[in-house]
Amino acid sequence: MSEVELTAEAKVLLAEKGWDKGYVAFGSTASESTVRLAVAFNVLGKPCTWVMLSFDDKLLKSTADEDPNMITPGATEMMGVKSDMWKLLSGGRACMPALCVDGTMFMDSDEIVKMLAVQQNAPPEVLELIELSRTSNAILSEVLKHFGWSALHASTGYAMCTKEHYDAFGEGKKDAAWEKAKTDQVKAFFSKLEGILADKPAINGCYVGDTLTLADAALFSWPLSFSDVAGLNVSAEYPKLWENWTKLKESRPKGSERFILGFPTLCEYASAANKAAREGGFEINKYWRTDKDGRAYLEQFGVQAKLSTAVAIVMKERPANPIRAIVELLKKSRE
Ligand SMILES: N[C@@H](CCC(=O)N[C@@H](CS)C(=O)NCC(=O)O)C(=O)O
Repeated sequence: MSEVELTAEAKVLLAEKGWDKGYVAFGSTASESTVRLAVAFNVLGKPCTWVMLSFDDKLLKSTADEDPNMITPGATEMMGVKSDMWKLLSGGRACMPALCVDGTMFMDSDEIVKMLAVQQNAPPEVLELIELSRTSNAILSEVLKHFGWSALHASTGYAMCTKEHYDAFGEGKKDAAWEKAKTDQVKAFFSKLEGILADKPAINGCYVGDTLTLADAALFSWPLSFSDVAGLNVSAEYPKLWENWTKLKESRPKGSERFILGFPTLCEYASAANKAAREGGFEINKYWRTDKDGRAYLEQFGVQAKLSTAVAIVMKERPANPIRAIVELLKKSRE
């Protein structure tokens, strides 16, 4: 859980604003992290009050005069993610999203989705996927910053965000060993999802079964962010994942509208800010190109590990038909 420690001043402010009652979510649903919360509340069918956080340092104000297409649906008030008020309410973290539950503030999208899923007694397959997103979140976010966001934010003089959250990343900030180690973890994450989708009878926009779950909420943004922010060729490397994302995008679940319609514009700016560096060789796909030999291909799907586990079990248990037993074990295995 990621409860935010609030000062007495912050607690008074929450109470004054009435944000200490029920579920109050903070963020712009066009953001890749915040959309998870918005989709989660749709999946749960729970009421939630939204306070919009804009990518700037604006003081708290009404959303009445704003372009409704740019506003988090339902939000009547907004403030900047870099504003002093949000710094106070987020315990100094100054990022989005956050969820206040009866006066207790929580941050980190996947932590929040996990908390909601545990409260709902979500099935193990759903919890397992939320856990995958939660435990990979920091690394995936760093890679997105490195190959995508940091150049965009540097190009705007960090007008949209806090400089310290982004300026350790980007061209020249990390060495090849760092990039290789992090992209290996990105590969493990996406390969796992690709394997899970490959095991499904049909790709339908849902990671588990055929209705949207909190797993879809937690995993919502990763395919688009890696494709359009980091510039990874997701559709070619992970075709099932991309097909699933395409179906999900077309179904445009409630809560995801601002992300599906608004986020691509931000992605275009990120691509433009990275264009020259990518042409000069600072680009993520090179870490996938080196993998195109047979061993890496098999490893991507865990083929050797699955096979040797199955063979070891068969050697131990000595079933009458070892080939059939291996086939059955392979069918069951997902690791
Ligand atoms: N791990 C966090 C990441 C939060 C995050 O980086 N949010 C971005 C928007 S998607 C943000 O607030 N950026 C502004 C900043 O960091 O200054 C989560 O999943 O909630």
